Amino acid sequence: MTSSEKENWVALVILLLGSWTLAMAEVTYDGRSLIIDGQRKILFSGSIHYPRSTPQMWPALISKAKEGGLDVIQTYVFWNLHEPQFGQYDFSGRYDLVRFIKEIQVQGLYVCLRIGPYIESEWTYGGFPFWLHDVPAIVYRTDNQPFKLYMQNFTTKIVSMMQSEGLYASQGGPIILSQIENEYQNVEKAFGEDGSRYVQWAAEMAVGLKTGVPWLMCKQTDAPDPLINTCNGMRCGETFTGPNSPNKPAFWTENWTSFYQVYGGEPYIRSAEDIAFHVTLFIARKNGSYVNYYMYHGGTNLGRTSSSYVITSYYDQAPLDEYGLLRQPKWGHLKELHAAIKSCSTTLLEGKQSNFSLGQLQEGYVFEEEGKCVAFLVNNDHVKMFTVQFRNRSYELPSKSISILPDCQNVTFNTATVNTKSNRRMTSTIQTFSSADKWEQFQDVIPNFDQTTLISNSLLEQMNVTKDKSDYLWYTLRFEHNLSCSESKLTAQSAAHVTHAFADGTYLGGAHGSHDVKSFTTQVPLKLNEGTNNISILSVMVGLPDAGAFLERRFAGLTAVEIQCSEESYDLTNSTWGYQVGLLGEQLEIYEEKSNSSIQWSPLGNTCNQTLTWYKTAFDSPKGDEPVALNLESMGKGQAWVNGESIGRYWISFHDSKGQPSQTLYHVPRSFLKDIGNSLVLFEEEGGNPLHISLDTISSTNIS
Ligand SMILES: *[C@@H]1O[C@H](CO)[C@@H](O)[C@H](O)[C@H]1NC(C)=O
Ligand SMILES: *[C@@H]1O[C@H](CO)[C@@H](O)[C@H](O)[C@H]1NC(C)=O
Ligand SMILES: *[C@@H]1O[C@H](CO)[C@@H](O)[C@H](O)[C@H]1NC(C)=O
Ligand SMILES: *[C@@H]1O[C@H](CO)[C@@H](O)[C@H](O)[C@H]1NC(C)=O
Ligand SMILES: *[C@@H]1O[C@H](CO)[C@@H](O)[C@H](O)[C@H]1NC(C)=O
Ligand SMILES: *[C@@H]1O[C@H](CO)[C@@H](O)[C@H](O)[C@H]1NC(C)=O
Ligand SMILES: *[C@@H]1O[C@H](CO)[C@@H](O)[C@H](O)[C@H]1NC(C)=O
Ligand SMILES: *[C@@H]1O[C@H](CO)[C@@H](O)[C@H](O)[C@H]1NC(C)=O
Ligand SMILES: *[C@@H]1O[C@H](CO)[C@@H](O)[C@H](O)[C@H]1NC(C)=O
Ligand SMILES: *[C@@H]1O[C@H](CO)[C@@H](O)[C@H](O)[C@H]1NC(C)=O
Ligand SMILES: *[C@@H]1O[C@H](CO)[C@@H](O)[C@H](O)[C@H]1NC(C)=O
Ligand SMILES: CC(=O)N[C@H]1CO[C@H](CO)[C@@H](O)[C@@H]1O
Repeated sequence: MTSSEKENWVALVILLLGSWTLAMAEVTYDGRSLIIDGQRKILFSGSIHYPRSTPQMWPALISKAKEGGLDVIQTYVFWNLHEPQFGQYDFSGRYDLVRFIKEIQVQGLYVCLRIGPYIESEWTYGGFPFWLHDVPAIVYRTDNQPFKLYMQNFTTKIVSMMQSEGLYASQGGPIILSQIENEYQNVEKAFGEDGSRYVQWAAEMAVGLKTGVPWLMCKQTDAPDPLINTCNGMRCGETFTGPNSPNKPAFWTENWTSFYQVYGGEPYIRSAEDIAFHVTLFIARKNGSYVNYYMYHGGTNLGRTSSSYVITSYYDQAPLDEYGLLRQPKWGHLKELHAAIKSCSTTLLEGKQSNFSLGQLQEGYVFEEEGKCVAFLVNNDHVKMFTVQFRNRSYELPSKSISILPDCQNVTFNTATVNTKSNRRMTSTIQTFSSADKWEQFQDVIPNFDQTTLISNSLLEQMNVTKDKSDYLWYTLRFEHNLSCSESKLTAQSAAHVTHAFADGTYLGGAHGSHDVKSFTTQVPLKLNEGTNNISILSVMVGLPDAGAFLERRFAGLTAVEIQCSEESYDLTNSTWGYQVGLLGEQLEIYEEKSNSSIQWSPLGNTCNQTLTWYKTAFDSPKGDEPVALNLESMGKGQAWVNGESIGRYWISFHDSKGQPSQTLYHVPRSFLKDIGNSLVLFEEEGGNPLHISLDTISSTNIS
């Protein structure tokens, strides 16, 4: 290096260091709020989970969140995506956490990083990689040496990654908060003393990572110092018992904008007015200074990522819908609320709060400092509007509403008065798939006992056999019978989610459980042959469980099988069973664009009640950039792939109490598509008609 080169080099380093030092922010807190660079803040935050959308969608989602008045984007970290095998990491594509955080930074927002690494989140296995299950003597989420080792290993990995990218606010990055564990209080009692020791350990472990920004424990009343305990729920303005120390602020980390939906369930619609009421109450009554919308954008549970029975579309009712479109009036009403609060945030943060009664069900909150004054007038009456007197003026308060008076005089916002126009989502059918000659099919194979290699004299637990490599596990049996018996039936009890029973390659029937009914019985008539009968039962899971204590001990799969012939009954529970993990089509990766060329696809045959059938066709991408979805209403249950990318499980045949499927439209992210010749592959379990599928674009239109 010449000396002038050296000077340039030194100058560059100084320049870089300079800008780095300038951007570094100290993040602390006190009893009122988070303090960033010496300034107290009221922060509006929204959950957007990076793997539930695509990198191509992230910039627009984040900018719509910013325009909606958010300051912070909150996300979980998804351990099972990032470490599918111990020590093998994946941070590519949708899993590119660093890219997601940098995109948020570019747009000038903060990040709350909820590492967990247990996350629940209606995500398969609560975010745990399944290999944890096979760690000897492991007990998850308690004072258990093996578990703590792996938890610390992954948490450290993520924190180091963030640190090496300079992403903590203490380094000039956008991350102002991180979370360890998740709603642990729900399970703590089950672990007794070990539970409390674990909370202490987790807190110390996290703090020891020296991120330079505060850590949270949500729904953990006794979160050890200096961790902040926070509230999750629908009504934290009513339910939160408060910070566990006068030096900690009141944070609401999950204010549910809707609720997740399960197959067989109906959407949970939470109105814009109701959300606005509870957010405002939390700020007024609980001195709340951080509110996170769970979810602000839910997105799509692509692949097999949803937990038991949870539908593929996630929190579609959030302010940004599944496709990232504004859901009005929710988005606009909350934007106005954020602006009203921001217009007086200094007074809220620096002022002294007092409260007073305005009627039997009416109350007021005032924040005052140096001649400045903010008032909240609350009408808790769910039915009647009410006129209150406040400082010699009268105010009409609609039922169940709060008026915000940033100057203690003029109402700039009332939670029940919606000025934003509603919109409605529209679907336009771009293409149908009704010509049979455009389809091919492949019949999956029903294995017989003789074709299986894993044999056991009992019914094995499903997850331990499949290792979650597939939703499907075949239980096969050779049943020798001496008499022919016309009045016979097969009964199978299951702790998985769906059962399909076959005898000698013929479908006998099936049954399924539901999110709330964990165990169910399949009973189907069966014609027994004299001699050998090949019984094959397909046990299906629709996602692994995601919650509760002792997740590692959860049992799924068949629990008892019996054949009845006239008066005789044969208990087959402890017979010799042969097992096959997954389907032939899965082994062949038939859904891959460049799948094994030896696969013999056939022309489309009878489309009625064809079980275990793969269907394949091709289509061109709809023009423009509107979101794309497949309408799968004519199908039964299965999974769909576009260009080898799974767009999730579908389950049309499971109807809700009104007789409707829980989800018929399945999002195909634009970035999965090429202009022409996209491959579409479906695996249909129980029978459906692919000729009535359509490809739709999604848009929204104002309703006046
Ligand atoms: C995790 O464990 C592996 C294997 O023991 C080790 O190589 C690695 O350094 C650990 N990572 C962290 C971040 O502790
Ligand atoms: C809110 O802050 C005021 C001080 O400004 C305090 O007197 C009051 O108890 C706090 N309310 C709650 C619910 O923490
Ligand atoms: C003020 O709030 C406190 C705490 O919620 C409550 O106990 C008290 O009754 C309120 N005072 C009035 C006058 O409403
Ligand atoms: C309200 O009016 C009364 C009587 O006119 C007056 O004495 C009082 O100061 C007024 N209060 C406020 C807050 O303006
Ligand atoms: C509040 O309303 C009064 C009259 O109603 C008006 O004179 C005043 O300018 C308003 N203040 C603000 C901040 O808009
Ligand atoms: C899981 O399967 C292995 C054999 O693959 C067996 O040794 C182990 O006992 C099983 N564990 C459970 C919990 O069933
Ligand atoms: C069928 O007959 C054979 C020979 O009589 C006997 O050993 C076997 O137990 C019988 N099987 C059943 C299922 O009844
Ligand atoms: C049962 O399976 C065996 C082995 O695949 C096969 O040879 C036999 O024909 C099957 N029996 C019937 C009745 O289908
Ligand atoms: C099957 O075997 C297990 C373990 O040996 C035993 O506990 C159970 O009672 C048996 N079930 C039946 C139906 O025979
Ligand atoms: C393709 O499938 C055939 C038959 O199942 C198999 O023998 C062959 O190894 C496969 N080839 C590849 C490249 O996977
Ligand atoms: C298809 O299956 C359903 C339910 O098992 C049955 O009701 C229906 O008749 C079947 N349709 C045809 C065409 O086989
Ligand atoms: C804490 C809280 O408000 N929990 C509520 C969250 O929403 C569910 C579903 O509506 C309610 O059942 C809970 O009470």
